[in-house]
Amino acid sequence: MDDCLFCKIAAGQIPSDKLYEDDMLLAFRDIDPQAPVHFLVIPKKHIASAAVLTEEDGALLGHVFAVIAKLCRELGCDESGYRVVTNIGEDGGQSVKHLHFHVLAKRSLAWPPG
Ligand code: DGP
Repeated sequence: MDDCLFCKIAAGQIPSDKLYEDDMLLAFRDIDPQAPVHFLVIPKKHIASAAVLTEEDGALLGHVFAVIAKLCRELGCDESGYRVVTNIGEDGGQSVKHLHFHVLAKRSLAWPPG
């Protein structure tokens, strides 16, 4: 999508601190980290949010969570734990309208969130 920040990052038109990339996904560090480890995982194809996912996206989602688990092992936060969040819409706090999963780790995360 022409006017989408994360499509531009996925296409390499805007630089990012990449942790992982393949044909389907990109993982990169969040520009405004909220924890010592804070990265985003995005599909390369434009999907506006998790609200428009369908059954056909099941393989994509399985891959997202497998990549998150692999990166968390590599970053040394698999045993201490981590949080995966996807914000949807205005009340959900979604500022970039391209599906992304935040992964936060290496500090104790409060619940409920603010
Ligand atoms: P959300 O509020 O859930 O839509 O999260 C969007 C996140 O994207 C937010 O934590 C900041 C991050 N972000 C925004 N612009 C950029 C950028 O240009 N580069 C990187 N690495 N992260 C960005």
